[in-house]
Amino acid sequence: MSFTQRLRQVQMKQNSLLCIGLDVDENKIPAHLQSMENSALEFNRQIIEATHDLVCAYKPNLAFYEAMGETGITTLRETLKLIPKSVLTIGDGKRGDIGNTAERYAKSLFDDFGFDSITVNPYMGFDSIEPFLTNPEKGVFILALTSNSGSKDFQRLKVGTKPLYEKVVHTAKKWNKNQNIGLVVGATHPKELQHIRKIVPDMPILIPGIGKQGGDLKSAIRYGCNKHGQLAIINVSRSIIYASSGKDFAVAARAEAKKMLKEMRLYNICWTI
Ligand code: OMP
Repeated sequence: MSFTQRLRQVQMKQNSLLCIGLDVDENKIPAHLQSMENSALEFNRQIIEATHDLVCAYKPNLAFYEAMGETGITTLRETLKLIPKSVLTIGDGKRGDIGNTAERYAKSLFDDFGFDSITVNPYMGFDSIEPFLTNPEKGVFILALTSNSGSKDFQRLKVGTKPLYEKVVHTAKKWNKNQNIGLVVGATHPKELQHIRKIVPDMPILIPGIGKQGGDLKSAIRYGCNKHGQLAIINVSRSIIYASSGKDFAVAARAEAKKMLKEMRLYNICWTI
């Protein structure tokens, strides 16, 4: 089964387009956990226990784990073991390097860590992405138009008459022979998201930027979903996992995730399940 088919199934079964970003920051872990041997792992354990029935995916951003040194790598491995198999994982490392290096990255992220999907930066072209594409079951999210203000520096530059990000979208569509490519489009660009969804009616789109970055959930759902109300993956990290800094952080995370899920279902006019 291709990654895209699997995503469809998981979203249907979980009845959710929500992805929680497990961006665990040592400085934001609630005080009552700080004395524990591995407070980051305990934090993730409680967040996953409290929310796993509400999500289609979890997205650990590798930066937060690498920043903790060896403990961080152990935390990431142990966190992945805690995520139920019914839910997808996205290893957010935004990789992109020459072919033989990319092949090593693919081995590390897919075979060693065991992520279901990863994020890549397309700046270095096809040979930097190809090693990630060979297994149809493993998903590859290509950065198209990112949520940050710097996205205008290169991604919006005109190549001929069209912006560079649009070229990325068309090229990713051509590369998608194994039905395992998705795009990353920030919720902070709703108009462009709508345009991109028209170009790729059936590709997964990972949509970060809701919450702290100010993206609008309603337009992310309306413009990001395909015609069946699927294949948009709405990522939310800080607004959910740090909804409270107290002992009730996991309960508060669940409440925030539930609130967002309710809104998503309300906005998703195509929701058929
Ligand atoms: P919050 O702003 O806390 O919800 O976190 C957003 C997460 O999505 C972080 O892990 C970012 O690295 C990631 N992200 C973006 O914020 N913008 C993008 O354009 C792409 C990503 C990503 O690839 O996930």
